[in-house]
Amino acid sequence: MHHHTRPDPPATESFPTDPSGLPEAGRPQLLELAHGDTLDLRVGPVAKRLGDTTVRMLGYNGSVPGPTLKVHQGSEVIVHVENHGDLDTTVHWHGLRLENKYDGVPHETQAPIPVGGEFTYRIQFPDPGLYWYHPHIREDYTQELGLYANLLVVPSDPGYWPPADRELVLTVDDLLVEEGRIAPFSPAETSHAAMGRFGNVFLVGGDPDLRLAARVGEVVRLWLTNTANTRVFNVGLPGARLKLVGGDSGRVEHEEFVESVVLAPSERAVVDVLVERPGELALEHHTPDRTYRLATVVVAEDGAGPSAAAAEFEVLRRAPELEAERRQLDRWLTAPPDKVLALVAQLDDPAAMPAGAGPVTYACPMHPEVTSTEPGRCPKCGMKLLATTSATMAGGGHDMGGHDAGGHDPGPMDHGGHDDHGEGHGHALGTADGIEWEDDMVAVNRRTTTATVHWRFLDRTAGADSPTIDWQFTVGQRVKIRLVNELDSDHPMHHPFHLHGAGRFLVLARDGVPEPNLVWKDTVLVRTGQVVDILFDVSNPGLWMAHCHIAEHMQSGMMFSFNVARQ
Ligand SMILES: [Cu+2]
Repeated sequence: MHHHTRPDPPATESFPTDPSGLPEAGRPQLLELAHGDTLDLRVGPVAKRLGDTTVRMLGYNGSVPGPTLKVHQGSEVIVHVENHGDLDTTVHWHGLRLENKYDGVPHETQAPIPVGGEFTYRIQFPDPGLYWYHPHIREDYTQELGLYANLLVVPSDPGYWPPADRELVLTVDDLLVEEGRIAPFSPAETSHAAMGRFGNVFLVGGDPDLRLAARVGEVVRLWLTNTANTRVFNVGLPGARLKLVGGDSGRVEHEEFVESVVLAPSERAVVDVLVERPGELALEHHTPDRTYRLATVVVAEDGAGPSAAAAEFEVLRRAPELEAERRQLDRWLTAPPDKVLALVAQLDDPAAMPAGAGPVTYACPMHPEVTSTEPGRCPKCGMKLLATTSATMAGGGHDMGGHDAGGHDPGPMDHGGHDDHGEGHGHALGTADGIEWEDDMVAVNRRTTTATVHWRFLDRTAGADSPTIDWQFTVGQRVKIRLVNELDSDHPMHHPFHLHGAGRFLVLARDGVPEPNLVWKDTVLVRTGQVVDILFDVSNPGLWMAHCHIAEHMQSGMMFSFNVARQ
């Protein structure tokens, strides 16, 4: 086990929050880079306007998000990074299969870049699709503050994607703003360690009120990346038809019409939209209980009629390379897993931490009506009951005041047919679909830190049942990994499981149900109580990380590293 991201010493007593005198954050640029080009990337503070408040954030090259990099499959570029941010940094190239020494993992693949320091990356792009970059030190702070940006790899095969008239590369994110400031962070430890830091301002492409333009008769391609610390998004565009064409790393096995797409932190989706009528369309985030407006698409009528791309919109194409994978998948579906990894939480009781006096009541932070005079677990959701104080309960429960950003439209809504994740798991929980869509324990969550919440991976591989994970793979190997999100945990919750660029994987099955539409992935959402089997195609040697992509969970120990040997 390598606990490299935790003990990085604090650079300061508190992080600065004053935006005065800082350059105003610009719009993210689109930078096309040719093979051999060098990009200078500068990390530094910016003054970011959010509606009528201005907050201090961090940007790559002065924007939030940073510049979108457009590169060509098979090329290589050099990125020279200068750190003028608040603390040590690295740049992790999320989803890319690259040389291990440029993976951006502090203390493992490189020394941290100190404030005032620099580092030069040389990165390759073997696979087409949508990727992104962000720091790998205190992501809970630096990613929340704006250090994230996309990287689009254009395929060598011009017919790889269906035709589109307009392409929009968009990050979706949420930011926690309180009293005109970004809610405070401690340089010494990560807060919100239980559920992660949910935000109350939604940012699309860094903008709380983004307006996009389109024309009637066009196909608009949305390249979507969830850059939030913890929030799962379910993105739709009511009134327009959506066609799912790609995921984390390239196109899907078969294109399909969808109502919306579920994106866990760090996941990507590529969605084509046929715009058929003039007016305004709302890009929305739908949970089972509410709808949030994320951005507006203004559709103009110019009388030109449907485009050539629109004429092909009805065609649902198939990807032959993934159909070939499908044909050899049966033996992997029936094979026993090579590795079994359990996802669990060990929670110290935050309310009981100070030596208390008098009788204690235990209650579920998710279900305040569930109380007990003894420690135990909530019968409704399985979460560990926490000792309560009046302060805990006053602030706990559904303290959602101020958490609406944009149009809140109660009423019936559909959320896309992504809930059919099998029977027998998760249905006894507070969230029937195994996703915590909101922070339902705001006060408790805020006080949980990396000192009191311990997210863990446990190796449950037969014969190797241990908290120490010692994975040794070889280039060229395929490995079946079973991810078990154990309900018998102090705080069962969903986790987006991410593997660094040692390879890429296919989801084989969720709760035993074979994955209906394959796509190469680097992150998979493992819902509460769910069992997900993946097939990891190992291609790159080195020391690589695996971790939960909820920033606060990784900071709280939900990570390990594994070795890949050369063939
Ligand atoms: Cu997690």
